Parts: sequence; C-alpha cells; structure tokens
Amino acid sequence: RLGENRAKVERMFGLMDRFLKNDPATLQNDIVNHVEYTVARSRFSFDDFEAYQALTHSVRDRLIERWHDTQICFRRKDPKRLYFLSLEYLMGRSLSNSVINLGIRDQYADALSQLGFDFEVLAEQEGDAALGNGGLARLSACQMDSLATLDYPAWGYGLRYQYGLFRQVILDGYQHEQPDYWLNFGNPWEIERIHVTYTVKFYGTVEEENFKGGKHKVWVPNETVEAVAYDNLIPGYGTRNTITLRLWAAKPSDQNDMESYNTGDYINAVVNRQRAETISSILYPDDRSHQGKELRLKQQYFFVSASLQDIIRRFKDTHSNFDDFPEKVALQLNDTHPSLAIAEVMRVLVDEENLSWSRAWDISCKIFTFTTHTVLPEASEKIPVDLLGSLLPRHLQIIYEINFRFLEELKKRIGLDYDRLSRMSIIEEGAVKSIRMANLSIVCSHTVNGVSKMHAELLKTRVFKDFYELWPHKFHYKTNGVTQRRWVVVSNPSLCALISKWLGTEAWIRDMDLLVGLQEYATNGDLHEEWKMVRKVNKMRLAEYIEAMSGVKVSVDAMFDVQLKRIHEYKRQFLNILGIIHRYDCIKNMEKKDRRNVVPRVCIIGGKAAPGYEIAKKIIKLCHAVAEKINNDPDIGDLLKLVFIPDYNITVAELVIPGADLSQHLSTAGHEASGTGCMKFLMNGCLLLATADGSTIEIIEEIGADNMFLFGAKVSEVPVLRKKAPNLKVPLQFARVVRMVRNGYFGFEDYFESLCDSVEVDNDFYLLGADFESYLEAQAAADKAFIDEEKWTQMSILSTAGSGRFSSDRTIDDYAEKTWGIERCRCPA
Ligand code: H53
Repeated sequence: RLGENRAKVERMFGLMDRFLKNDPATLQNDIVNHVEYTVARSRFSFDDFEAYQALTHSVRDRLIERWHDTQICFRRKDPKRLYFLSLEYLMGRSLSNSVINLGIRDQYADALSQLGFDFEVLAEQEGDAALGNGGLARLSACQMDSLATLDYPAWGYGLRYQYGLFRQVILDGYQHEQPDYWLNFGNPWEIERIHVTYTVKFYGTVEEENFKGGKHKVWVPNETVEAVAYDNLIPGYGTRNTITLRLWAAKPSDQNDMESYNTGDYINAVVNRQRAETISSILYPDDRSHQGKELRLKQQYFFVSASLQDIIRRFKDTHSNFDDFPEKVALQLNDTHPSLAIAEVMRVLVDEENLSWSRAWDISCKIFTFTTHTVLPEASEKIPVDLLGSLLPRHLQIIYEINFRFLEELKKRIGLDYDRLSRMSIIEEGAVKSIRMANLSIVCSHTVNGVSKMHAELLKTRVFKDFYELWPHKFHYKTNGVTQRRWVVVSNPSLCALISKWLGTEAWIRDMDLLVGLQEYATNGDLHEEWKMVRKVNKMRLAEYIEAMSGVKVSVDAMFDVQLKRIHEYKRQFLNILGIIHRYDCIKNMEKKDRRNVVPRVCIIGGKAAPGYEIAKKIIKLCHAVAEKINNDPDIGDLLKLVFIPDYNITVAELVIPGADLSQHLSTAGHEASGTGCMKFLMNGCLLLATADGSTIEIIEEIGADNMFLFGAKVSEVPVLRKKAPNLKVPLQFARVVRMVRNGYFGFEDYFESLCDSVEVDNDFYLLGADFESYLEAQAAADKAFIDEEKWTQMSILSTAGSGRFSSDRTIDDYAEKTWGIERCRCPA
C-alpha cells in the first residue's frame, strides 16, 4: 500500500508541475480562463464586475496554494495552536489586501492594464464584508492579519452571518437601517466545506445513566442544527503563511422533524427546517448592550459548539490523552460572547470523554484566556438563568457546579463576607436571576487582559476589583494595535511609498518600530514638500467623494477635521457638534474684516447608531440639521462646512482617514477602553484632538503632548466632577449653544429636547459642559498650529514616526509570548 501511495503522490506531483506563476502572461491567462470557466462569460465580452470576479478567483487560487502548504506545515510540526473565538469580524474588502500580502499587486496591475482594465477600478467592485459592529470586530480582523504575518499557528472562528451590519441610509437627516444581504453577489473569498459539518444540539432534558458503578449525565436534546464550515483564507505579508478564518453557517439537520414527515405534513416540515438557518442569519447591531434574547444565545452556543468540535477533532487526529490538551491548544475568548465555551469544554470532557470533574477543570483552566474590551457596566453580558436552562439545560447545571465549587474555595480564602461573595458569584440574584459571563470567564481563564494600560488600571481598581485582589497574577493588559498593512499600505499607497523612500526600506511593513527613523527628517524641507503633496492628493480624493455623496463642495485648503466612529453618548459626537455651532456663531457675530483670520474647516462626522439607541439617532439628525444651516449660509462660504458621511464602514474609513488633517477622539475620560481609530489616523500623519483616555494616554507617551491637542478632565477627575455635578459652573458659551438647539435655531426643537436635557447641569453624565471650555481651547490651538504649515507638517511626520507601537504585530507578539504560549511556525518558501 505504501508503494501504491508513493506512486500516487508522484503522479500528482507530476501533474501539478509547479506553483502558479505570477508573470503577466500567466496572470492574464488565469483571469481570462476564470472569465470563461468560473464566471461563465465569454472571454470576448465581459464587464468590470465579471472581470473583478475572475480576478478574485485567480487571486484565490494563489491563496489556496499557500494555505495548503501552511496547513501541511502545521500538521507536520504539530505546534501549540491558538484558537481565536470571536463573534464578530470586520474584514472590509479583501482584494487589495490579498494581492499586497501576496506581494503581487504590481504584477496584477500590469497584467490587467494590458487587458484594458484598471486594477483600482475593479477593486471598487468589491463589497464591504461587515460581520461586526465596531472597534472590537475590526480589532479581530487586524489581529488575524498579524497572526498570519508573524507565522503563528492560529485559527479564527466565528459566524457567517447572512446579513452583516445594517446599511445606514439617511432620509431627511434621519438614520434608517437597511439589511445588508452581503452575499447577494456571491463571495469568492470563502470556500464552502460541505464535508466539514457538525451537529449542534439545543433544548431537551438531562437524564442520568448508570456508568461504571456511578451516575452519568446525558443531555437529550430535542432540536439539532448542522454547522457548515466556510473558510476564509488570511494571507500573511512577507511570508507564505496563510491561515484560516473558519465561519459557521447554520443548515437544517436531517434528523429533525421525522415525526412531521411521517404524519404527512410535508410542506410544514420543510418550512420548519428552514428555520434552522435563522441562527446564523443576522448580526446583532447593538454592540454595547445585550438584552438576553434567545436567538443571540443560540448564536453563541452554535458557534462555540461547532468550533470546539472542530478543535477537539483536530487534536484527536494526533493525540489520545487529554492531559496533553493544554500543550497543544490555547482558546482565546474575545470578550464574553464566546464564554459558553467554558461550560461546553467541561461538558465534553466530563460527559463525553468521561474525565473526572477535577481533571476536566484543571485542563480547562490551563487553556482559556480572556480579553475584555469595556468598562461600561451596560456592556457586560448577563444571561437569564431561565433562558439558559431551557436552551442548554446541561450547561446550566455545569455553570452552577463551577460556581458552587468556586464559592466554596472563595469562602476558604475570604471567609463569610457575603457582600463580596455575592458580588463575585457567577450567578446574579435579583429580579431576573442571571449568569454573569464576565465572572465565569475570569474564574476559568488563566489570564485576563485589558486593552490598554488605563483600561487595566480600571479593571483592577473598579470593574473587577474583587477578582484582582483574589488573583492579582491573572490580570494583564495588551494595548490594542492595528495592522499597518491595511491602514497604510493598502489605504494610503502614496504615503507608504514615501515612507519607504525616506527610510530606504520597506521593512517597516513588518516591523513598525522602524518608523522612528522618520524623526530624523522631521524638519527636512524636501520631505516636507513631498509629505504635503501626498496629503493634498489624499484630500482631493476625499473632497471628490464628499461632493459625489453629499453635493457639498469643499476646499482642500481648509482643515479636514474628522470624527468617525459608532455614535455613542460617551464618545461625545454631540460635543463636536456643539463646538461647530459655537464656531458658526462666532463667525456670524464677527466683523467682516475679522473673518479673514478664521482658519477654514471642513468638519466631517460619520458613524452608525444602534437601531434602538434614540439619543444616538438624534445626534445624527442634529448633525444634518446644523449642516443644512451652515452649508447654505452665504455669510459663511468656505470658512466652515459640515458633512455627515453616511454608511460608515471599513471601505469608507480607508478613503477618509488618509485625507484627514485633524481627527477627534472625545470620549469622557475613563470610558473608552482603548480606541483604535486614533491609531489609524496617527499612522497616516493626522493630528489628534483628544481626551486623555484609553490608548491616547499611551499615544501621548510616544509622541509627546505637544504633538497633539489634548483637553478635558482626566480619568481621576471624572468621578469628582460627577459628584459636584449640580453645582458645576458651566461656561456661558456652552449654555448658549445648547439654547440655540433647544430654541429651534436649527429646527426640530421638540425632537431635540431630550438630547438637550441630557446635557443639562444636573444630568450631564458625560460632562460635555464641564469639558467645553477646554475643548474650545484645544480647537483654538489646532487652528493656530494649522496656519503654521511647517509646524503642522512636522507634527504630522512625528505622529507617523511615533505610531510604531500601535501596530497589531506588537500586540500579537505580546499575546503569543505572555498569554497564549505559542511559537512561530513558518511555512518554508
Ligand atoms: O473594543 C475596542 C476598543 C474600544 C471598545 C470596543 C468595544 C466594542 O467595539 C464593542 C463592545 C465592547 O464592549 C467594546 O469600545 O474602546 O478599542 C477593541 O478593544
């Protein structure tokens, strides 16, 4: 048989001949063949979209080759593997990113231009894959890129939602949500694995069986659904390594409804089967509040169960003893959304693999690591016990058992301090008895990470104080980072080329610390000229986009001032708008001759509001109402413009960020766990106007406070100010601009009433009034700096030069070494 096998392998090698080549003729041939045989259009007649489809298939072929090699390499070396569990990924487009990481962008551009196509035009055909909400989801995508680039043996797992994040449509200034059926035009980037399917169970009862002289629990479900794998290939940059992001889709299971078939209700039986697919149909659009919905819980378990079956199957391919599991597996919980994995691992080990409870628990505690992304209490997940008990009865028992044993241990450590015991319990008693998913995650994980230095401090001193005092060794932080491949190389090619030219190397694309080399040229006149030119071209591109999308013509000589992020009260887009109203008011009340001294601004705001978040939606409407007034005021002209960019997503961010002069990060100090948008702007040489919150505190350490415009209360001052709240003195300008909104200067006064109420002195939880004066001062400082072109350019260069620390490569290396205990495993060239 061995000889037979060898002969077969040799025959296959003979047929394969060599890897796909990347010269223009081969690329053209491949593209045209895909037009004909994959897209099924004639090679004599195909349009841009069909060309795009064929192009992506030829790129995909090349990804598959590398991916196969990588998987073989991982299998041979059998390293410890990282499994990254996240319910959300914001991947955006894949084409440019893939060809750049494969190192064949220019070859493709040449090949296409000889065929009469422009690479950039075809790239515009691609939709934006938005299987996530905001920062957390984009972070997962950036981390996948770094894991591949740094050769780590990693797998991402998630859900393949049929409807991604809603599309935001603005009608009369109001946000409307439309479904994002992103798979409408097919998705060439995924590979459906019809043979990689697992059965996921729900509902039912737990029975007891006699087993080896004792009792054994058996879960008898009464609904099953199939999970089908869809693999998305993630190529590293400057390496052959290409890793897998495996997303699960729900499909009806054959085992269902036998009864209805037998009773002859065929039509209903088929209709019922279709219901199974709803599990993976829609992404929940609220990223910071969870309402204990059954479908959401089903999604969580569906994804966790399928992923774990896959992970355990892979382990068992080569290992038979579960004591080796922690040497081979690290399970990363991206927030609490996948935390049911803890109960599921225990269930599999105890009920199915027949390990003792203590052995199973010991193994579990060695494999789980947990990253939390928030400080907001409303974002912490709680699952009603009744809901869990009905959907996953065995898991509820297991969680109770974990909690019982934990509390027993805890009593031994801290005595009968019932307040503290009840705070730390995994079960929250109260009107609705619930499971605290964060507590469950902390109890079982060997490491708990925050996402910035400040965040970690707040976790230790406030959010998880009790746990920190119990297990100080568990608590760490890894400041977030973003991938420079996507956020500079793909989205800002001219800046990328300029950086490489001045550093004399492209090595910074894999080693961002090299960017400090730019500091040396921060005052170099030649670099200044080239830097300004690159920035201006990016601004022109953005100005064209703004005009096409909103009809507003903007001057590229104005300062482009941008705030892009989910709309949330704590992020204070309202503060930004009030500042704009103040600016407008000042210009209106100025003598004509003084207007010459005004620094022209284009204020750009973009972001989605969760569909049920009323105040956030009002902020969007206010932005439009104010824009309407300002942009049509002949008195104002180019001195001030306000535009709202609709349907903010990754693709839009790639266009806007490189064209921004100033970006705003206004969260009330102590509320943004990290923030990653600021890092993208920083890399692109955009100056920051920000509070000292989350990761901006560390940006200050890197580039110095005099290279940015800081304002507002510090983290430690916020609670003090809140206590003083009703007696706080609010600046007159603040009262004035709020009154303008309240009194209908921009119309819709009834609609804006509750928004205005939310910042009244005794109600101003996010401290807009308290921070207003200092905000205006920072804005004035930004204006002053902008007039001094040399100064501004120097600050811009120093921002990019100081952004090295905020690469997700640094974050991932840190996680690999200190949290996951995994090593690089490079696939040979
Ligand atoms: O996660 C980002 C942080 C950011 C934080 C964000 C986040 C979500 O996007 C969604 C839910 C959640 O609890 C936190 O708000 O500060 O940068 C990545 O860590």
